[in-house]
Amino acid sequence: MAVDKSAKAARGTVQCENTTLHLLKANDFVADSIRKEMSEKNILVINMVSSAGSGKTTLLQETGRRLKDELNIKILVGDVETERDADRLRDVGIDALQIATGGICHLEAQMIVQGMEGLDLEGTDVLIIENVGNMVCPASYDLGEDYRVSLIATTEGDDKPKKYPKMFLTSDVMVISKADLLPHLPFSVEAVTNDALEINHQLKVIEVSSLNGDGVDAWSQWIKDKVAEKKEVLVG
Ligand SMILES: Nc1nc2c(ncn2[C@@H]2O[C@H](COP(=O)(O)OP(=O)(O)O)[C@@H](O)[C@H]2O)c(=O)[nH]1
Ligand SMILES: [Mg+2]
Repeated sequence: MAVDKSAKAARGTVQCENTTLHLLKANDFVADSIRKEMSEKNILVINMVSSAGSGKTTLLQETGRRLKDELNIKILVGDVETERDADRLRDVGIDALQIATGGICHLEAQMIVQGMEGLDLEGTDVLIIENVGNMVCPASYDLGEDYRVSLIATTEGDDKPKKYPKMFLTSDVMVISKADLLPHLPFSVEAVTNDALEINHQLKVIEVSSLNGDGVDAWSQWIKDKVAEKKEVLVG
């Protein structure tokens, strides 16, 4: 039989098994204990996931500038190395603690437990976790958060939700970041939104630019609303 050797011939995909399921069970156990403790302490927890460079720290700096006089905000920020992001957040007056994972591509619940021990959580309204930058591993690790927020930058291309569905499937909000660059890029907000909603029809979509400030008030308002809702649940 003749074999089609042209570059375009479909060759099939090597589909790999996920062999980390037992590790994830242990992580989920710790995550549940964080969720319980933070509910008792009346603290909202948000886990921010995205690829490296999509604008998480810059958005958190802008969020901090807007909300620090209204809300008591703490941030745990994960990176493989350096304390640079925590420094950037402290520069705008936010109490931030760096978690250096030493090579691990995601934060795990046990790292959050250690991070919480290093923060003074008394009176805190919201603990925001900036995860290590990549679209794959962080999606699998529950950190005990109330809400997961994924960022997708206009510079990354609008094909990412279908390529990395778990991140969008497990998120509550999708922030389209660097919206100021839209006039210069072949990025369709409509296409990325449709693809993401097909994966998770409950996703809330917010478009922001941390550079010119567009959408940052709407994003900040979402955080304030969720802090208020969490306190209401406890009162009621
Ligand atoms: N044009 C533009 N650049 C941005 C925006 N937000 C962040 N950046 C730039 O993107 C780069 C990565 O941002 P950073 O916040 O460090 O991303 P992180 O790795 O996700 O925390 C930096 O050079 C930022 O100045 C934005 O809204 N518009
Ligand atoms: Mg960062």
